[in-house]
Amino acid sequence: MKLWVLTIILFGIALGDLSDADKKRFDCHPEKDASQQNCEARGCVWSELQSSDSFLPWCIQKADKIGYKVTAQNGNNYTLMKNDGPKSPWDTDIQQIQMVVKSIGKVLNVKIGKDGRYDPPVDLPKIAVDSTDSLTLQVNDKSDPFSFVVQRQSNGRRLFDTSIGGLIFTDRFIQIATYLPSKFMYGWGENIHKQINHDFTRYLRWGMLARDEPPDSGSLDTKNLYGVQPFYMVLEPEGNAHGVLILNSNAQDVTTLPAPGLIYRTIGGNLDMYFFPGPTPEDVITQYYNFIGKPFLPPYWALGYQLCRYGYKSLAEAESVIQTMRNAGIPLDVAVFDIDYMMRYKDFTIGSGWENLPAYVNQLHDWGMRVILIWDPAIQVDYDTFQRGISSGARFIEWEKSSQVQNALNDLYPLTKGKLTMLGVVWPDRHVAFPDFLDTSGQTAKWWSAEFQQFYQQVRFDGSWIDMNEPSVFGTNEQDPCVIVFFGYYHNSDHPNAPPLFCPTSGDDSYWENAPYLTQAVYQYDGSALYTKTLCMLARTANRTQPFYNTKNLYGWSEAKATKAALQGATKQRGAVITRSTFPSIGKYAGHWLGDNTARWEDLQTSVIGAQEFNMFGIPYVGSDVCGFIGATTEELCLRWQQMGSFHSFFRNHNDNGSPAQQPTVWPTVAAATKKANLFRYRHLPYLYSLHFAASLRGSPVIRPVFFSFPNDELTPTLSYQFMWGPAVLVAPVVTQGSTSVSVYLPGGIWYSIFDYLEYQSVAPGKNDYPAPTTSNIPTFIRGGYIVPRQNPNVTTVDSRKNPFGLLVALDGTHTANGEMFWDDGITIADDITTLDYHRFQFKFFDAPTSGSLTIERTNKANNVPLPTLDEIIVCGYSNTPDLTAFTINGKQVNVNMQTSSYSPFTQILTIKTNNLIDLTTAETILVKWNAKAPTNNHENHVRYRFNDLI
Ligand code: MIG
Repeated sequence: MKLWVLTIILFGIALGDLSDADKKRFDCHPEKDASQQNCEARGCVWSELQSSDSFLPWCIQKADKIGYKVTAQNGNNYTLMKNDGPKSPWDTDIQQIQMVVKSIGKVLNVKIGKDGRYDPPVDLPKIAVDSTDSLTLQVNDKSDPFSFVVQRQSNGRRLFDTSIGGLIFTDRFIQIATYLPSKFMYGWGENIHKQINHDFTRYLRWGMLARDEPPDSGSLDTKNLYGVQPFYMVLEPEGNAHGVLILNSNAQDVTTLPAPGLIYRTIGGNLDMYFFPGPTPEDVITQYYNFIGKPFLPPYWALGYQLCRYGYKSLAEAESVIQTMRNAGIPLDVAVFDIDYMMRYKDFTIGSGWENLPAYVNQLHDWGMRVILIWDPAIQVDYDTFQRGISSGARFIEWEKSSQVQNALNDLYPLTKGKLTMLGVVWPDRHVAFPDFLDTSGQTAKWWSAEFQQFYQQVRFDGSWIDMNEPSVFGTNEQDPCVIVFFGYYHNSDHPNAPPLFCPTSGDDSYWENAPYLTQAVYQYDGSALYTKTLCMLARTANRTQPFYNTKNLYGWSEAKATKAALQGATKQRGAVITRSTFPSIGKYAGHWLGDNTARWEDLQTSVIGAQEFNMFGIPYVGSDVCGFIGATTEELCLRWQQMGSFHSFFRNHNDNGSPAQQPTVWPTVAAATKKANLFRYRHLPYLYSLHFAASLRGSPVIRPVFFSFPNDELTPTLSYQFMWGPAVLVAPVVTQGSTSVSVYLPGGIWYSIFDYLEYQSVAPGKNDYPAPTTSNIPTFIRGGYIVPRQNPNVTTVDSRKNPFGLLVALDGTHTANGEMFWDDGITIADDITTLDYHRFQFKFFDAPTSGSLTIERTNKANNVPLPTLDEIIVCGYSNTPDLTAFTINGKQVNVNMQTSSYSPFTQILTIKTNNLIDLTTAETILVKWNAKAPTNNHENHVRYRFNDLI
């Protein structure tokens, strides 16, 4: 209490005490050293206000006066003229712009901009998915400044309301702001969020500019990371949800206002905004997925466990690690090789000490394993890959004109001498050029594919990991400090000091570099610029039609698109691409890992959030570097991370080159926990794969925040560290050191444990502690009403796919449950998933007083996909007494193995287990039925039994 009073005295006003006006201050001086003088020089207002919030701006825009007037309207096209209010503090206001409103099905598109300005060429399918609700737009065209409101039709809730003011449109600074209908906002990326919901208790500004930047989860950090995701979802007070995409690829940032509200700023392009009506959170995401393009279906093997590290000295070292994993019987599907395998980090080469890679890859294939290799985009300019690129007409990113070229670099190499090629430095020993993957002639993608094909003749890789594609460039505009200390990229022992790229910082050539507003991506750091760690903003891309200033955020997107095609062209199989940099709609081509995290508990925690966010962003094939990339992990952290990661679609243990080994076999406890967790995962892969299949076919998320299933529960919107695996399974990982139990919140309804503790028994909803010793799996539950398809696990997916299926049935209050399973060969290219040869089964279970029944309906039939038999049915919450001697399949009596089957009225677990029980190929509808009678025991007894057991 005393401390609290002291804090108020020291720091002034706490945020709750702010006036309404002070909860929506528009920062006019985001750079350092704001003063009354430089603030007023910008036409802004200096208003000091002591506050506990160090981000609260003192230099503020007169937002309520700033904006445009509607001067003409032609249908849904509004002509907007700059009003007489204050001018933009940055760059020159464009006097006339247009606002065009469109409905695409139930998706509302409001585009504010001007013809000829840049729109990202991401070619969205814009499939309009229906909604039970609609959005309406109201334009306040008489007001000055004009504003508009997007409203929910069903209840009039204002979802987006620009009457907060501040609309600015200049060449290199654009701003739009809105009130928000609640403080429960999710998304925007790529940033580290320490809570799943945004924080509206203070002012925060989040950078969005693709950058080679390790996430820092140690403290609050608004840094921009590898990709850009201008998409958010808001959960409204009534439990409805809506989503908003702003399709813009320039450097940008978003500020959250305590109002609550937000300010979106970008430094180019247009404001192309799409509103998704929901009304459930899952509807929002389904609408979003369909609109931007549903995610690629990973091959089945890519859901297996993956092992990697950076810094293997030779293939032999990697081989021996993989051998220890095999010896330990830990399910492992994929060996991933980092840049170590290359000859001095040149793509499409194999280095010394790695000569046996091709043979070893064949060996791994014989074991049923798969191989993912890394590729960096930058190509050293003095070897055959680059030579072939030049001669085949591939494009590389260039300087704008010859007067800008760093001849001292370009002249070093015959292939770049006298050319406009922009050279930089990355891992290879000599200078590199950057393929222009936005090249619309197709030549660059063709050359990339040809290189993949040629390399595939040498080594039979199965997947492609694309790194450094922000793109990352070392040492741009850094002077060699000429001292033998590590500074920037200089004096890295694994790297000669090749002179780096220098971008013009003054004069006409610096128009883009010196944009008047540089976004949080730059303001975040001292001495940083837009070019920091990357290419110059004036570089020409997309066949020289666009400055890199507009397209930087699309580099990873364009590389992923080309790489998926190249990989499939070479392997003729589905394959998997993993990309570091992302942009909306990249999920069609690739998955994502959450980058260079640190081996800390905080990083394990934020990984739980990151995977939920990327599922919202349309990239469900996502996961973190398990056990932590940077720094030495610990036995306990690695164990807990293995357990948590075993629920992420992309599940890879990865380590940096300076840290001690961290494969699970380093510690017997971690090996044991990993084996156990992986066996659980492999048992449930038919479910995880079906979730991905549904994501690719219909557009549903795989991992979801808990509030997706329970939007009206007041405890779910802030639940960050529990998540749902599809609609049926809830996972509550251990994410703190020293914990041997987890406080789990199970929203109202019927739940059953599916981990060690009380396995398959019902557990009470609400907040309860569950034991989670390191020797047990992490708390995992199934929701009543769902059926999850399973399969006996093995050490690779090739082997597990041959094992019999099982069903895990969780009954709800109406004694029923439903589920589905998709099954195909798992490897055929699936660009149009509807043409895949696949089975779909729908399951319905009913526990009636006189009979139990399971209906299996095959709603899609594959012609050529083998199906193991369904040998096990485990039912949770079965309340009647079954008579398994009267067991029929489509009316025919079948013998059930009574030795392996059982029922307990106390636990209400029914297990039916018999070899070759159900042949799924026999009929389109299979009705499995048995007799039952109502329970004879006292119901209260087993309720008390369960209750006691919980304590
Ligand atoms: O500059 O390829 O994020 O996963 O191990 C570092 C080496 C380059 C960064 C990736 C990381 C990878 C590492 N790479």
